[in-house]
Amino acid sequence: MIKSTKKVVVSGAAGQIAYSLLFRLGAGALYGEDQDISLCLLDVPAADDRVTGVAMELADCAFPRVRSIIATNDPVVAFEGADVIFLVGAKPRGAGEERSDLLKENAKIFETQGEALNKVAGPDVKVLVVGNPANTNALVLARHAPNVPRRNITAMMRLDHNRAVSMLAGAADASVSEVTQMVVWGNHSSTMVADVSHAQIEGKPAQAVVDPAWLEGPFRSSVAERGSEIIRARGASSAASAANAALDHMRDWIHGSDGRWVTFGIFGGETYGFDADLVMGLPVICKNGDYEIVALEISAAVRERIVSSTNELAKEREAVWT
Ligand code: NAX
Repeated sequence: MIKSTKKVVVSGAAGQIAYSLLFRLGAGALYGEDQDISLCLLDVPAADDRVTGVAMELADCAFPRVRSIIATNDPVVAFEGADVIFLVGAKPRGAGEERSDLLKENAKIFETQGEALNKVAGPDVKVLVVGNPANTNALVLARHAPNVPRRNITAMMRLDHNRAVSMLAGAADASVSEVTQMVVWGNHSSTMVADVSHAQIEGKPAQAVVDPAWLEGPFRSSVAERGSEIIRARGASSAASAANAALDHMRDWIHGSDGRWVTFGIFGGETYGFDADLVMGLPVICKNGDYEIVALEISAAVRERIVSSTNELAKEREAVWT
């Protein structure tokens, strides 16, 4: 059977995350080797030359499954007929700028993109917001795209999830595939809650395998501070690992997570008694092109930490709405 070409959109196409993401998409990392894709590169006019260069390199890879490469500055053109949209492009914090300025500047971008999505996107489109502040940008996007089901709009918490899994595996000298039931709750920020209370390593509770004092102390702070640590070491923010996490997120969503829990930034906090109008990290299982929130018991201590993170999200929401 001939499968119709899938349209995959990447915004921030001239940026460093896209420079990894686009080439892995071209190589078939999302849909595999028997599915044609059309790549759509969205960025601002100031980045036109760089996007042209990236498009030339993509063409030079001669990827067998890439049927077309389109570059545009117009989100309406980009989103029309899209199957999958990675919203990576965002405005970084400028010198002397406050976090609230960053929130407002980015809200404008995601407002415009939400309106475009609302106008042309199909009901099955899958959207992943990577650009920071990712959770609140996804909220803004959803508010401006009421025609798109809210569950189709997600924010990236997978890099935090992958970091936590990798650190646990390292501490236990186990393979990452043997680390299961990890959850990262809340905001993609330093308030995120990397929760090991359900985590298992090689089928045993993480607390029984790894020193609980390490789990309570260095592990928690290392997951939350990993991004800053990478900036200090590399002189630039995480790019290839962020692209990899974006692919993991979307691949699981499309093809299923095989019963494994993964963390999605989504609406749905009300399942746990949190504010329903926030996009927060929650545990999900992906199946049949969709996902289900995993229902768990949360201890009072973990809940208290999650509430600090959702309070931060509520403040971000307030900042973009005033
Ligand atoms: P870069 O600064 O390299 O690239 C950003 C690109 O976005 C630029 O090409 C810029 O022209 C473009 N852009 C700006 N406004 C746009 C708009 N309105 N429409 C389309 N494109 C637009 O950043 P990069 O390192 O690629 O990071 C991109 C975003 O990912 C940043 O906001 C970053 O903070 C965020 N991250 C999010 C992570 C997560 O886990 N959610 C982790 C990695 C990363 O820090």
